[in-house]
Amino acid sequence: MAALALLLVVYLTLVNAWPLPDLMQATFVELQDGLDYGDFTSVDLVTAYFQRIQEVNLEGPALRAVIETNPSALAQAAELDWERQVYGKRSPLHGLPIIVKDNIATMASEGMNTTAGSYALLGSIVPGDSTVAEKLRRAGAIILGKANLSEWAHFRGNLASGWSGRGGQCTNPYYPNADPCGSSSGSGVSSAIGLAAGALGSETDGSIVCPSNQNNLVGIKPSVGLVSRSGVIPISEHQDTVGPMTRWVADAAALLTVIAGWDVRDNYTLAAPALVPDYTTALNSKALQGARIGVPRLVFDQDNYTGNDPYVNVVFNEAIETLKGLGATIVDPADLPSALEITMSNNETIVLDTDFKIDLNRYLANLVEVPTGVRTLADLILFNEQNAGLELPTNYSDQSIFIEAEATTGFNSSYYTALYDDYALGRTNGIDAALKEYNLDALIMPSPGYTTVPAAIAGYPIITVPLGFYPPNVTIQSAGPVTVYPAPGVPFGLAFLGTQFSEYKLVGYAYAYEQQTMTRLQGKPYAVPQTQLADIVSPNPN
Ligand SMILES: *[C@@H]1O[C@H](CO)[C@@H](O)[C@H](O)[C@H]1NC(C)=O
Ligand SMILES: *[C@@H]1O[C@H](CO)[C@@H](O)[C@H](O)[C@H]1NC(C)=O
Ligand SMILES: *[C@@H]1O[C@H](CO)[C@@H](O)[C@H](O)[C@H]1NC(C)=O
Ligand SMILES: *[C@@H]1O[C@H](CO)[C@@H](O)[C@H](O)[C@H]1NC(C)=O
Ligand SMILES: *[C@@H]1O[C@H](CO)[C@@H](O)[C@H](O)[C@H]1NC(C)=O
Ligand SMILES: *[C@@H]1O[C@H](CO)[C@@H](O)[C@H](O)[C@H]1NC(C)=O
Ligand SMILES: *[C@@H]1O[C@H](CO)[C@@H](O)[C@H](O)[C@H]1NC(C)=O
Ligand SMILES: CC(=O)N[C@H]1CO[C@H](CO)[C@@H](O)[C@@H]1O
Repeated sequence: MAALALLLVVYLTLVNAWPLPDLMQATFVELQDGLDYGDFTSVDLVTAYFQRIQEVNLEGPALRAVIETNPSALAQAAELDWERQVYGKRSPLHGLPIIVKDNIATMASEGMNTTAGSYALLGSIVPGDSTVAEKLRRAGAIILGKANLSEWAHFRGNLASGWSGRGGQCTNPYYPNADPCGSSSGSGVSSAIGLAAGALGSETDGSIVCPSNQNNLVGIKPSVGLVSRSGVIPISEHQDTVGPMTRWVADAAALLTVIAGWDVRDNYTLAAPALVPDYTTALNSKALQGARIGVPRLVFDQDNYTGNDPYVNVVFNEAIETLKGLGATIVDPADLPSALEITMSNNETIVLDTDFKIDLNRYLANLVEVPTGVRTLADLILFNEQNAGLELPTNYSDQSIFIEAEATTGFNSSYYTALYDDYALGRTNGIDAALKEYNLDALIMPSPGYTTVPAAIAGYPIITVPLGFYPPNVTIQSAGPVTVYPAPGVPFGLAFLGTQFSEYKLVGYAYAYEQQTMTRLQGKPYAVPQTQLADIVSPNPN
């Protein structure tokens, strides 16, 4: 067997027919190997991804996943190709094109805007790269473009997921006009169908987990404080976090390793463990052996709470059997004592509204230039009213959350009570209580529905991996003026949750489950870009 495999390797190398990776499914390691062997270059990769974006972004299925592409990307790729040849690669991300959400600042001199999808910030000049963008570059990654998103990370009003003034309505590649979820919608779609090697999103409550789960991806919502938010357009310093959205757990682990860590520009990172582990060393297909995993049913197992189609729980219960087969001990139920209180609490709204006004005003004040003159939340509300054709069009005209946040008056005793009640609900009386009571390593839930709240208010991590796809006869429902959800073939995920900074363990569990099931490969998007590396790479002269 091994001898046959070796012969095949020798043969394929000799005839120069080593298959190029399929950009729809390619792992970072496959892309990196191809770059190392000289099968293709980063310039080829950028060229291929640009063509794939062109095929599906505004043309064809018009998914509207990408807002801008990087005019400097090809030049950067050429430099990184040269550097690889002369000095070798900087990291497992060297030369890999990554798309980032449009609320993650990238230096203006490179030619891209950072706008959270809004015309209010078009042409504005950020002070420099966000810390995560800087870390990507230092690792040799290429920032290929900016992803569309639910405008202002879905904190403007009651709007359909995936819509922004600048980017229009992003839709899901797995069913025509299906909801991509949000707010990291374009990051999800881009990674899902290979418009880049991977993507970064951000989450305050659900914005990485939901679009990852709905686009057949792995998403990591890190603990607040593990990854710097410096240079990321904020909602709330207490809940915001930046994380990877990739096709495979291994890719997410590699990206997290690069973006995590201490940053003087975000003091929440000072509370994180000083040494960031290499999360790729957690990729162990036996990681679930002996793990104790709890099922907090009250958070999701009620259709009145999540609104989930009953089919989700059918598939979720099958996953429990898979986890048992992989050696996990399942404690079911393992409820959060606060589960029902959380559904009735208004504390999160108080914290987010108050934080948003303070944090956004600080972000806007620090911009080097803003051609629209928008320097405060109040200016922004007025800008939207005065530019209603761009920012408040029919069916996308709500800015009630902005108005609610503008009415807050800063930190006072009710704010602090709400903040500490949230920590109690999410942590001591929530996730940590269940972990302790049942002596657990982690919790699992289906990812769809309003399942992200406990970890959001706690600031705790979640990793979602592909779990299943809605069946052909699922009842299609409206999710916005043009979007539908659920719909046949639309993916959904399995979420692993844990205590603060337990990402390393969670990556291992998610990897073991992913490798056993390989669920992603069962997904059949209707929108598939056709360009592959073979269409780009010039034939080898040998
Ligand atoms: C983004 O900003 C740059 C200047 O920083 C500008 O040249 C470019 O045209 C802008 N992009 C779009 C799509 O407007
Ligand atoms: C970060 O600094 C601010 C003041 O600059 C302080 O109020 C806050 O408690 C600090 N947060 C952490 C997590 O250290
Ligand atoms: C949902 O239904 C269950 C069972 O009927 C009930 O116990 C629970 O309180 C309900 N939850 C909400 C948020 O209404
Ligand atoms: C905040 O949470 C606590 C604990 O559940 C609850 O008693 C309180 O009513 C909540 N406050 C608001 C404003 O919802
Ligand atoms: C705190 O401020 C909010 C508005 O931000 C207000 O609704 C609330 O009544 C205030 N609480 C106290 C105790 O003043
Ligand atoms: C869909 O089909 C399955 C079996 O093929 C059936 O069990 C289920 O009830 C159907 N669902 C709907 C909503 O019709
Ligand atoms: C607004 O949404 C409705 C459906 O909710 C749709 O019928 C209508 O065409 C939309 N209007 C515009 C201008 O998009
Ligand atoms: C990269 C890209 O295609 N960007 C487009 C995103 O959508 C807006 C609005 O339609 C276009 O103006 C951009 O060109």
